[in-house]
Amino acid sequence: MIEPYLRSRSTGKLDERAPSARLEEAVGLARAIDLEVVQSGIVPLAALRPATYIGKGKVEELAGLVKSLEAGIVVMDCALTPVQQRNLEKAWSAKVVDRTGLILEIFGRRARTREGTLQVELAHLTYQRSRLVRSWTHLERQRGGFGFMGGPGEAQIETDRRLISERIVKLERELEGVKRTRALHRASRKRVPYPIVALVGYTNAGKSTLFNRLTEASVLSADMLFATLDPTLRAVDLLHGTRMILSDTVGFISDLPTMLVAAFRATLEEVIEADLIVHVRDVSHGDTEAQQKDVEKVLRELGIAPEDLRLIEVWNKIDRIDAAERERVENLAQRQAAEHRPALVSAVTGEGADRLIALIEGRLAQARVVLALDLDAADGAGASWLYRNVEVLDKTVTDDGRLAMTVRVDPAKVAQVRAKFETAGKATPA
Ligand SMILES: Nc1nc2c(ncn2[C@@H]2O[C@H](COP(=O)(O)OP(=O)(O)O)[C@@H](O)[C@H]2O)c(=O)[nH]1
Ligand SMILES: [Mg+2]
Repeated sequence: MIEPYLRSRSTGKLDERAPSARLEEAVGLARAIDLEVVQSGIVPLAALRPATYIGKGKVEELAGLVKSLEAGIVVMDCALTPVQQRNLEKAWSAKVVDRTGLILEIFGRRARTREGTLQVELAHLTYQRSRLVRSWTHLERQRGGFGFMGGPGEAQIETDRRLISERIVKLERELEGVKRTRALHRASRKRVPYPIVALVGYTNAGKSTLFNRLTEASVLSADMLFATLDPTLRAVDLLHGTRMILSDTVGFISDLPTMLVAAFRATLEEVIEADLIVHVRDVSHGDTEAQQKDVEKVLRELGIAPEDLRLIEVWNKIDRIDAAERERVENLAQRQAAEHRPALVSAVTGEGADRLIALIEGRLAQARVVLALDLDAADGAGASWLYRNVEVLDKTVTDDGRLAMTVRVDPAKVAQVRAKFETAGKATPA
């Protein structure tokens, strides 16, 4: 992992971020796709070299390092031209991936919706078309995902711009269709009978650590198909019997290459449908406020305002701040209105996790409507529909042989349940 740092450049705001912070973020991104980072470092540059980006001496020095570490991939946290990429790959006998390539890989792996997948592929192809060589992606691949591991060799480096362009046109058309029927898709996807809680926030804020912390105590989910298919979704049983699906989303990335913005938005599509959105913030980070604004801006574009009661803010990494800062942060939290008060936690030590779980559980209970209904005991189809679509809290057989149920329903589904089961009426909250 290499963080090139151009000392001489008169900088714009984003370039002013310390190279060490940029490097830390880049390492986190690599880990997000399970790359094992064996070595990372900052390479200060006096000037950019058109052929190799970094200087000749440095290229040679790193060649030795790459060899001795037996590194298969070198990530350069910058934008490389195709020529630079190819030259470096030759010099190091290793795959070279630049920042855009790395981020594309992450998005490719994490896109869950059809729109997300299409947007990512579109960005992938646009990226490739701008290059002279087909670097590490097969055209025919539907999703990105470890394209550079054992990807096409030199033999496939022949570029076919026509093929790429055709594919792009096709994708754009398909994307239009998907957008048009988006609402439809959404309705059919929302079949999970449990509330979905999505973790959002900047990369490195601690989403995955918190995800693991919140799910570690949970032993269930072996029976849940998606749990094995998708490691970023997991079912969790909360204290009082509420079951939720926790979803770890793609993190925000500072200085996101423009060509990836649409793809990033699309990977966040699923958040729109979440019952709760947990915004994880790293309060120990120097840029925490700027990061918060970035996240809020994008959420707003997805139709989620900061006042939205589906939002919970988590102020993470409180173990990393000193006593004075901690007091300041606690006071700041106390001053927020109760319904927007952030939960202070440390995903690493576990501090505050219980309170966060209670908060999530409370909010979920508020958000869902509890209905009482009854159906014919012989109505197997009706019962199974209920089990698939709502949360069955209680079930008894009445004296006249009917099945009485208390169910918790997503507000969006209440009308549907009422239409299907005419006896459905509001019950006192369970
Ligand atoms: N000290 C401390 N480190 C944390 C905490 N939460 C996460 N981290 C670290 O921050 C880094 C990024 O965490 P990760 O969960 O991968 O962030 P994500 O990109 O948001 O998923 C990792 O090195 C974590 O160990 C925390 O509460 N305290
Ligand atoms: Mg993560």
